[in-house]
Amino acid sequence: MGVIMVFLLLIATFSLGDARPSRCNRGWQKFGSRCFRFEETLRSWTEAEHHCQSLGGHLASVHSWKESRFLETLSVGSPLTWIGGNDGGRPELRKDRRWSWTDGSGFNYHEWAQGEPNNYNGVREPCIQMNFGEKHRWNDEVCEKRFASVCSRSH
Ligand SMILES: [Ca+2]
Repeated sequence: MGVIMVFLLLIATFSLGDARPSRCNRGWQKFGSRCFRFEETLRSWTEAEHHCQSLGGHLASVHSWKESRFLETLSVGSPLTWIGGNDGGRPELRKDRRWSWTDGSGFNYHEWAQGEPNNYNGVREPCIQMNFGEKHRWNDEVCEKRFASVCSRSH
């Protein structure tokens, strides 16, 4: 009996300690431990990140194939869409580029389209967009170009 009580208390403790949202605010869609929001308005990558910050989040980071497919569905009509990946835009990083996410999470997954990232025609492309090409993968692109975007936040 005592063992069962301890077990139940442990379950209760972990349930209370779970910070994952049970649901997201209006206009946001839950996936895993985060809430996501597709922004149809065309913005530069920097404008898009600032907009996401004004909503209490960042441009979305992506960490799995399933998460990526969810975002593909969320981006209505699958237009080219900014996500939070960038390599800092430092001109010295033409090769061996070091990617990071604006939300500070680890860059532990990628879904580059064939031949990407490529700094196309020798022009620096420091920012990542999704829904690129027939297979809807990732492309590095010039940050000043204006596209749809997807934000994420933890609540
Ligand atoms: Ca590219």
